[in-house]
Amino acid sequence: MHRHRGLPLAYDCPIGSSRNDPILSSYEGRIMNDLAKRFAENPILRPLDLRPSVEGMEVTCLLNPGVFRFDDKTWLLVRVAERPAQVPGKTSFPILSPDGKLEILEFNSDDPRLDLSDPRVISFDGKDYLTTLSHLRLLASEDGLTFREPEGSRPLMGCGELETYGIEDCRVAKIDEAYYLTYTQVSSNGVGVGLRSTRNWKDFVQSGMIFAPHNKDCALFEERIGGKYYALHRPSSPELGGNYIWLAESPDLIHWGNHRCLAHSREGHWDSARVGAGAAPIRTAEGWLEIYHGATKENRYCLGALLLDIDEPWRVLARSETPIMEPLAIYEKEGFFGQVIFTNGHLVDGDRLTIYYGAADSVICGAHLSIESILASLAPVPGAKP
Ligand code: MAN
Repeated sequence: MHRHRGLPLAYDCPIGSSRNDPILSSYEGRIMNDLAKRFAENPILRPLDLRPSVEGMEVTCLLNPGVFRFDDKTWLLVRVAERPAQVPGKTSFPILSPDGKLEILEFNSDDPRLDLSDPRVISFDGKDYLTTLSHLRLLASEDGLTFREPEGSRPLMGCGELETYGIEDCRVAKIDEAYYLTYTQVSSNGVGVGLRSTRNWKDFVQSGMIFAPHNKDCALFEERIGGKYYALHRPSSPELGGNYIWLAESPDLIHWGNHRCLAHSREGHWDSARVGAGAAPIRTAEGWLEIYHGATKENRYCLGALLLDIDEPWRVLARSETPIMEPLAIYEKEGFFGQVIFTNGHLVDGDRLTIYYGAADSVICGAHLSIESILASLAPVPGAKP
Protein backbone atom coordinates (compact mmCIF):
# COMPACT_ATOMS: atom_id res chain seq x y z
CA MET A 1 0.00 0.00 0.00
CA HIS A 2 1.66 3.21 -1.09
CA ARG A 3 0.95 6.60 0.17
CA HIS A 4 2.20 9.73 -1.53
CA ARG A 5 1.24 12.57 0.69
CA GLY A 6 4.20 14.58 -0.65
CA LEU A 7 4.19 18.03 0.90
CA PRO A 8 5.04 20.27 -2.04
CA LEU A 9 8.61 20.85 -0.83
CA ALA A 10 10.32 23.04 -3.37
CA TYR A 11 13.67 21.88 -2.05
CA ASP A 12 15.02 18.42 -2.73
CA CYS A 13 17.53 16.78 -0.44
CA PRO A 14 20.89 15.80 -1.87
CA ILE A 15 20.46 12.14 -0.84
CA GLY A 16 23.60 10.83 0.75
CA SER A 17 25.02 14.33 0.61
CA SER A 18 28.71 14.49 1.28
CA ARG A 19 28.53 17.93 2.75
CA ASN A 20 28.78 18.46 6.45
CA ASP A 21 27.10 21.84 6.40
CA PRO A 22 23.57 22.03 7.66
CA ILE A 23 21.08 22.12 4.86
CA LEU A 24 19.71 25.62 5.07
CA SER A 25 16.84 26.55 2.91
CA SER A 26 13.48 28.14 3.26
CA TYR A 27 10.11 26.92 2.20
CA GLU A 28 7.12 29.25 2.51
CA GLY A 29 9.10 31.34 4.95
CA ARG A 30 9.97 28.29 7.06
CA ILE A 31 13.66 27.86 7.83
CA MET A 32 14.90 24.31 7.33
CA ASN A 33 17.95 23.34 9.27
CA ASP A 34 18.47 19.64 8.62
CA LEU A 35 21.76 18.69 10.30
CA ALA A 36 21.89 15.06 9.18
CA LYS A 37 24.40 13.64 6.75
CA ARG A 38 22.47 10.69 5.38
CA PHE A 39 24.29 7.48 4.40
CA ALA A 40 24.94 7.45 0.64
CA GLU A 41 23.86 3.75 0.78
CA ASN A 42 20.34 4.52 2.12
CA PRO A 43 18.09 2.64 2.46
CA ILE A 44 20.39 0.07 4.04
CA LEU A 45 17.60 -2.49 4.58
CA ARG A 46 14.36 -3.08 2.69
CA PRO A 47 11.51 -5.57 3.26
CA LEU A 48 12.79 -7.93 0.53
CA ASP A 49 16.12 -8.27 2.37
CA LEU A 50 14.50 -10.37 5.12
CA ARG A 51 12.66 -13.66 4.98
CA PRO A 52 9.17 -13.80 6.50
CA SER A 53 9.04 -15.39 9.96
CA VAL A 54 6.57 -18.02 8.70
CA GLU A 55 5.66 -19.31 5.28
CA GLY A 56 2.64 -17.60 3.75
CA MET A 57 3.42 -14.18 5.23
CA GLU A 58 5.11 -11.28 3.45
CA VAL A 59 7.44 -8.77 5.05
CA THR A 60 5.53 -5.55 4.41
CA CYS A 61 7.70 -2.97 6.20
CA LEU A 62 10.91 -2.66 8.17
CA LEU A 63 10.82 -0.01 10.85
CA ASN A 64 12.44 1.73 13.79
CA PRO A 65 15.41 -0.36 14.98
CA GLY A 66 16.96 -0.45 18.43
CA VAL A 67 20.78 -0.26 18.19
CA PHE A 68 23.62 -1.60 20.34
CA ARG A 69 27.22 -2.85 20.29
CA PHE A 70 27.88 -6.45 21.29
CA ASP A 71 30.68 -8.88 20.49
CA ASP A 72 32.61 -6.14 18.59
CA LYS A 73 29.73 -5.71 16.16
CA THR A 74 26.95 -3.20 15.57
CA TRP A 75 23.50 -4.75 15.99
CA LEU A 76 20.06 -3.64 14.92
CA LEU A 77 16.91 -4.95 16.56
CA VAL A 78 14.62 -4.23 13.63
CA ARG A 79 10.85 -4.13 13.79
CA VAL A 80 9.56 -6.44 11.04
CA ALA A 81 5.91 -5.89 10.09
CA GLU A 82 4.22 -8.78 8.29
CA ARG A 83 0.84 -9.70 6.84
CA PRO A 84 -0.49 -12.34 4.45
CA ALA A 85 -0.19 -11.54 0.73
CA GLN A 86 -3.39 -9.58 0.03
CA VAL A 87 -5.96 -10.95 -2.40
CA PRO A 88 -8.32 -8.65 -4.34
CA GLY A 89 -11.59 -7.93 -2.54
CA LYS A 90 -10.31 -9.12 0.86
CA THR A 91 -8.46 -7.41 3.70
CA SER A 92 -6.58 -9.89 5.85
CA PHE A 93 -4.21 -9.40 8.74
CA PRO A 94 -2.50 -11.53 11.40
CA ILE A 95 -2.83 -11.56 15.17
CA LEU A 96 -1.36 -13.89 17.80
CA SER A 97 -3.31 -15.92 20.32
CA PRO A 98 -2.12 -15.42 23.93
CA ASP A 99 -0.22 -18.73 23.63
CA GLY A 100 1.64 -17.49 20.55
CA LYS A 101 -0.30 -19.14 17.68
CA LEU A 102 -0.69 -17.14 14.48
CA GLU A 103 -4.29 -16.43 13.41
CA ILE A 104 -5.40 -14.69 10.23
CA LEU A 105 -8.50 -12.49 10.31
CA GLU A 106 -10.20 -11.51 7.07
CA PHE A 107 -12.86 -8.97 6.07
CA ASN A 108 -14.52 -8.18 2.75
CA SER A 109 -12.88 -4.96 1.60
CA ASP A 110 -16.23 -3.46 0.57
CA ASP A 111 -17.89 -4.05 3.96
CA PRO A 112 -19.28 -0.63 5.00
CA ARG A 113 -18.21 -1.28 8.60
CA LEU A 114 -14.56 -1.36 7.49
CA ASP A 115 -12.43 1.81 7.71
CA LEU A 116 -9.04 1.59 5.99
CA SER A 117 -8.25 5.31 5.88
CA ASP A 118 -5.02 4.89 7.89
CA PRO A 119 -2.72 2.26 6.27
CA ARG A 120 -1.50 1.25 9.75
CA VAL A 121 -4.90 0.53 11.29
CA ILE A 122 -8.03 -1.47 10.41
CA SER A 123 -11.20 -0.26 12.04
CA PHE A 124 -14.09 -2.70 11.88
CA ASP A 125 -17.40 -1.82 13.47
CA GLY A 126 -15.67 0.51 15.92
CA LYS A 127 -12.97 -2.02 16.91
CA ASP A 128 -9.33 -1.32 15.95
CA TYR A 129 -6.73 -3.81 14.70
CA LEU A 130 -3.33 -3.31 13.08
CA THR A 131 -2.87 -4.02 9.35
CA THR A 132 0.42 -5.79 10.10
CA LEU A 133 1.84 -7.86 12.96
CA SER A 134 5.32 -6.80 14.14
CA HIS A 135 8.11 -8.80 15.73
CA LEU A 136 11.79 -7.92 16.36
CA ARG A 137 14.71 -9.34 14.38
CA LEU A 138 18.42 -9.22 15.28
CA LEU A 139 20.86 -8.20 12.54
CA ALA A 140 24.62 -7.82 12.93
CA SER A 141 27.24 -5.81 11.03
CA GLU A 142 31.01 -5.36 11.05
CA ASP A 143 30.91 -1.94 9.35
CA GLY A 144 27.58 -0.45 10.44
CA LEU A 145 26.29 -0.53 6.86
CA THR A 146 25.81 -4.12 5.77
CA PHE A 147 23.58 -6.03 8.18
CA ARG A 148 22.89 -9.77 8.16
CA GLU A 149 20.87 -12.14 10.31
CA PRO A 150 23.35 -14.39 12.12
CA GLU A 151 22.94 -18.14 11.58
CA GLY A 152 20.47 -19.65 14.01
CA SER A 153 19.33 -16.35 15.50
CA ARG A 154 15.72 -16.45 16.66
CA PRO A 155 13.25 -13.58 16.17
CA LEU A 156 11.71 -12.02 19.29
CA MET A 157 7.96 -12.54 19.00
CA GLY A 158 4.99 -11.16 20.88
CA CYS A 159 4.12 -13.35 23.82
CA GLY A 160 1.07 -13.48 26.10
CA GLU A 161 -2.20 -11.58 26.23
CA LEU A 162 -0.61 -8.10 26.19
CA GLU A 163 1.29 -8.68 22.91
CA THR A 164 -1.32 -10.36 20.65
CA TYR A 165 -1.07 -7.52 18.08
CA GLY A 166 2.74 -7.61 18.19
CA ILE A 167 5.78 -5.85 19.61
CA GLU A 168 7.27 -2.66 18.16
CA ASP A 169 9.90 0.10 18.26
CA CYS A 170 12.35 -1.39 20.78
CA ARG A 171 14.90 0.78 22.59
CA VAL A 172 18.02 -1.02 23.86
CA ALA A 173 19.83 0.43 26.91
CA LYS A 174 23.01 -1.07 28.35
CA ILE A 175 23.15 -0.68 32.12
CA ASP A 176 26.14 -2.26 33.81
CA GLU A 177 26.57 -5.60 32.02
CA ALA A 178 22.96 -6.16 30.95
CA TYR A 179 20.90 -4.97 27.97
CA TYR A 180 17.36 -3.73 28.69
CA LEU A 181 14.76 -3.78 25.94
CA THR A 182 11.86 -1.36 26.30
CA TYR A 183 9.30 -1.80 23.54
CA THR A 184 5.69 -1.20 22.59
CA GLN A 185 3.29 -4.02 23.48
CA VAL A 186 0.10 -3.97 21.42
CA SER A 187 -3.10 -5.95 22.05
CA SER A 188 -6.85 -5.38 22.25
CA ASN A 189 -6.15 -4.34 25.88
CA GLY A 190 -4.25 -1.29 24.65
CA VAL A 191 -0.73 -0.05 23.94
CA GLY A 192 1.85 -0.18 26.75
CA VAL A 193 5.58 -0.56 27.43
CA GLY A 194 7.17 -3.98 27.98
CA LEU A 195 10.58 -4.80 29.44
CA ARG A 196 12.86 -7.73 28.62
CA SER A 197 16.53 -8.04 29.51
CA THR A 198 19.47 -10.14 28.42
CA ARG A 199 23.23 -10.44 28.89
CA ASN A 200 24.05 -12.71 25.95
CA TRP A 201 21.21 -12.08 23.42
CA LYS A 202 20.19 -15.73 23.72
CA ASP A 203 18.49 -15.93 27.11
CA PHE A 204 15.91 -13.28 27.96
CA VAL A 205 14.20 -12.34 31.21
CA GLN A 206 10.64 -11.10 30.63
CA SER A 207 9.59 -8.50 33.17
CA GLY A 208 6.13 -7.77 31.76
CA MET A 209 4.46 -4.40 31.26
CA ILE A 210 6.21 -1.53 33.08
CA PHE A 211 4.02 1.37 31.82
CA ALA A 212 0.30 0.60 31.40
CA PRO A 213 -1.82 1.84 28.44
CA HIS A 214 -1.77 4.17 26.74
CA ASN A 215 2.01 4.50 26.81
CA LYS A 216 4.97 3.99 24.44
CA ASP A 217 8.34 5.54 23.44
CA CYS A 218 10.15 4.50 26.63
CA ALA A 219 13.89 5.30 26.76
CA LEU A 220 15.92 4.27 29.80
CA PHE A 221 18.87 6.36 31.00
CA GLU A 222 21.99 4.16 30.89
CA GLU A 223 23.28 5.51 34.22
CA ARG A 224 21.67 5.85 37.62
CA ILE A 225 21.25 9.42 38.85
CA GLY A 226 21.38 9.89 42.63
CA GLY A 227 21.11 6.09 42.95
CA LYS A 228 17.86 5.86 40.93
CA TYR A 229 17.00 4.61 37.46
CA TYR A 230 15.25 7.07 35.15
CA ALA A 231 13.07 6.60 32.09
CA LEU A 232 11.46 8.88 29.54
CA HIS A 233 8.02 7.66 28.51
CA ARG A 234 4.99 8.90 26.58
CA PRO A 235 1.55 8.46 28.07
CA SER A 236 -1.35 9.78 25.98
CA SER A 237 -4.19 11.73 27.51
CA PRO A 238 -6.13 13.00 24.49
CA GLU A 239 -9.17 14.53 26.23
CA LEU A 240 -7.31 16.72 28.68
CA GLY A 241 -3.59 16.97 28.03
CA GLY A 242 -1.98 15.32 25.00
CA ASN A 243 0.89 13.14 23.78
CA TYR A 244 3.71 14.46 25.93
CA ILE A 245 7.16 13.24 27.07
CA TRP A 246 7.30 12.35 30.77
CA LEU A 247 10.07 11.32 33.17
CA ALA A 248 9.77 8.60 35.84
CA GLU A 249 12.16 7.14 38.40
CA SER A 250 12.59 3.64 39.81
CA PRO A 251 14.62 1.68 42.35
CA ASP A 252 14.65 -1.50 40.23
CA LEU A 253 13.56 -0.74 36.60
CA ILE A 254 10.21 -2.48 37.29
CA HIS A 255 8.35 -0.14 39.64
CA TRP A 256 8.10 3.43 38.36
CA GLY A 257 6.91 6.58 40.14
CA ASN A 258 7.45 10.29 40.75
CA HIS A 259 6.13 11.02 37.26
CA ARG A 260 6.85 14.46 35.83
CA CYS A 261 5.82 15.96 32.52
CA LEU A 262 8.86 17.29 30.62
CA ALA A 263 7.80 18.34 27.15
CA HIS A 264 4.44 19.19 25.58
CA SER A 265 3.65 19.21 21.90
CA ARG A 266 3.71 22.83 20.65
CA GLU A 267 0.92 24.44 18.63
CA GLY A 268 2.20 25.96 15.41
CA HIS A 269 5.50 24.03 15.57
CA TRP A 270 6.87 20.96 13.75
CA ASP A 271 5.97 18.94 16.91
CA SER A 272 2.40 20.26 17.29
CA ALA A 273 0.46 16.97 17.71
CA ARG A 274 2.74 14.46 19.42
CA VAL A 275 6.23 14.07 20.82
CA GLY A 276 8.07 10.93 21.96
CA ALA A 277 11.58 10.03 23.14
CA GLY A 278 14.06 8.27 20.84
CA ALA A 279 16.89 6.13 22.26
CA ALA A 280 18.75 6.50 25.60
CA PRO A 281 19.69 10.08 26.52
CA ILE A 282 23.30 10.96 25.62
CA ARG A 283 25.59 12.32 28.36
CA THR A 284 27.25 15.59 27.21
CA ALA A 285 29.17 18.30 29.06
CA GLU A 286 26.04 20.49 28.79
CA GLY A 287 23.50 17.95 30.00
CA TRP A 288 21.55 14.91 28.77
CA LEU A 289 20.83 15.22 25.08
CA GLU A 290 17.68 13.42 24.01
CA ILE A 291 16.78 13.02 20.34
CA TYR A 292 12.99 12.86 20.05
CA HIS A 293 10.37 12.68 17.34
CA GLY A 294 7.63 15.22 16.88
CA ALA A 295 4.66 15.03 14.51
CA THR A 296 2.00 17.36 13.22
CA LYS A 297 -1.66 16.37 13.02
CA GLU A 298 -1.01 15.53 9.34
CA ASN A 299 1.43 12.88 10.69
CA ARG A 300 4.63 14.44 9.41
CA TYR A 301 7.34 12.98 11.68
CA CYS A 302 10.60 14.93 12.20
CA LEU A 303 13.43 14.72 14.74
CA GLY A 304 14.49 17.34 17.27
CA ALA A 305 16.34 17.41 20.58
CA LEU A 306 15.88 18.25 24.25
CA LEU A 307 18.67 19.11 26.67
CA LEU A 308 18.08 17.98 30.27
CA ASP A 309 19.99 18.96 33.39
CA ILE A 310 22.64 16.35 34.19
CA ASP A 311 21.77 15.98 37.92
CA GLU A 312 18.11 16.97 37.79
CA PRO A 313 16.91 15.50 34.49
CA TRP A 314 13.37 16.82 35.04
CA ARG A 315 14.73 20.31 34.19
CA VAL A 316 14.56 21.01 30.46
CA LEU A 317 17.36 23.47 29.60
CA ALA A 318 16.98 23.79 25.83
CA ARG A 319 14.93 22.46 22.92
CA SER A 320 14.84 22.47 19.10
CA GLU A 321 12.75 25.26 17.60
CA THR A 322 13.09 23.68 14.16
CA PRO A 323 13.73 20.00 13.37
CA ILE A 324 17.31 18.74 13.22
CA MET A 325 16.13 16.21 10.62
CA GLU A 326 12.99 16.12 8.54
CA PRO A 327 11.63 14.01 5.67
CA LEU A 328 13.45 15.37 2.61
CA ALA A 329 14.79 12.32 0.78
CA ILE A 330 12.43 10.44 -1.50
CA TYR A 331 12.65 7.30 0.70
CA GLU A 332 11.50 9.42 3.68
CA LYS A 333 8.68 11.16 1.80
CA GLU A 334 7.14 8.13 0.06
CA GLY A 335 6.38 4.63 1.30
CA PHE A 336 3.90 2.62 3.37
CA PHE A 337 3.32 5.73 5.50
CA GLY A 338 5.19 8.64 3.93
CA GLN A 339 6.65 11.78 5.51
CA VAL A 340 8.12 9.84 8.45
CA ILE A 341 11.55 9.86 10.07
CA PHE A 342 11.45 7.87 13.31
CA THR A 343 14.46 6.91 15.39
CA ASN A 344 14.85 4.84 18.54
CA GLY A 345 18.46 3.71 18.13
CA HIS A 346 21.87 5.33 17.84
CA LEU A 347 25.60 4.94 18.53
CA VAL A 348 27.84 7.63 19.98
CA ASP A 349 31.52 7.95 19.11
CA GLY A 350 32.96 11.20 20.50
CA ASP A 351 31.17 14.01 18.69
CA ARG A 352 29.75 11.67 16.07
CA LEU A 353 26.20 10.47 16.53
CA THR A 354 25.11 7.72 14.15
CA ILE A 355 21.36 7.34 14.10
CA TYR A 356 19.53 4.45 12.50
CA TYR A 357 15.96 5.24 11.60
CA GLY A 358 12.79 4.03 9.97
CA ALA A 359 11.95 6.03 6.82
CA ALA A 360 8.33 6.29 5.63
CA ASP A 361 7.55 3.27 7.88
CA SER A 362 9.07 1.16 5.07
CA VAL A 363 12.87 0.92 5.08
CA ILE A 364 15.84 1.28 7.43
CA CYS A 365 18.29 4.14 6.92
CA GLY A 366 21.26 5.70 8.69
CA ALA A 367 22.70 9.19 9.14
CA HIS A 368 25.54 10.91 10.96
CA LEU A 369 25.09 14.06 13.04
CA SER A 370 27.52 16.14 15.09
CA ILE A 371 26.52 16.32 18.76
CA GLU A 372 28.15 19.74 19.02
CA SER A 373 26.07 21.04 16.09
CA ILE A 374 22.87 19.70 17.63
CA LEU A 375 23.70 21.39 20.97
CA ALA A 376 24.52 24.66 19.18
CA SER A 377 21.17 24.55 17.36
CA LEU A 378 19.02 24.37 20.52
CA ALA A 379 17.11 27.33 21.92
CA PRO A 380 17.40 27.87 25.68
CA VAL A 381 14.15 27.33 27.57
CA PRO A 382 13.24 30.62 29.30
CA GLY A 383 13.63 30.40 33.07
CA ALA A 384 15.72 27.18 32.98
CA LYS A 385 18.80 27.38 35.15
CA PRO A 386 22.00 28.18 33.19
C1 MAN B 1 3.73 5.67 15.60
C2 MAN B 1 5.02 5.06 16.08
C3 MAN B 1 5.84 4.38 15.02
C4 MAN B 1 5.58 4.83 13.62
C5 MAN B 1 4.95 6.21 13.59
C6 MAN B 1 4.62 6.69 12.19
O1 MAN B 1 3.42 6.72 16.45
O2 MAN B 1 4.74 4.18 17.12
O3 MAN B 1 5.68 2.99 15.10
O4 MAN B 1 6.79 4.82 12.91
O5 MAN B 1 3.74 6.18 14.33
O6 MAN B 1 3.64 5.89 11.60
